[in-house]
Amino acid sequence: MTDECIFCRILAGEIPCFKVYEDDDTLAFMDINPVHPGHVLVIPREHSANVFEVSDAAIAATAKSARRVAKAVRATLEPDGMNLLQCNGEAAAQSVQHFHMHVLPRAMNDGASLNWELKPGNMDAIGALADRIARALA
Ligand code: DGP
Repeated sequence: MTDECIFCRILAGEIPCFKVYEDDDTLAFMDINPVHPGHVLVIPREHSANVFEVSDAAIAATAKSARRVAKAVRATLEPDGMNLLQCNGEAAAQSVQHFHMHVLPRAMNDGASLNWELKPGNMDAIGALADRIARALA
């Protein structure tokens, strides 16, 4: 819990939310700036800022709850598709510094800007980056 973190304050009950699910490790509630109706946020109770800091247990619990919520959103709204999305850093449009996953129902041609066009990559560059990332994982 950090006093400045808005999601910690929601967890503490200091700020209201539209709760849809909770368990011992996570809370899921409606996003108040929904990209589309049915946009839900899933957060671990344990505070961490992002994917680089979250514990293995907390990210696993959050992913598990997010999938459970996604199934409920699908059953409720029958959207054309669904994104499970997680943002880290300003360039990735992270605005709240408490690790969270978006459960984001999608409609065909809804214009949400996180879609990108598929274009062929440079195989040499892709292979070289694969080597560098794999070395960082070794
Ligand atoms: P991100 O950009 O990935 O950090 O997403 C943060 C989301 O949190 C954003 O879609 C808006 C939402 N949000 C911000 N403040 C509040 C709040 O006080 N309550 C709720 N329910 N959602 C919030």
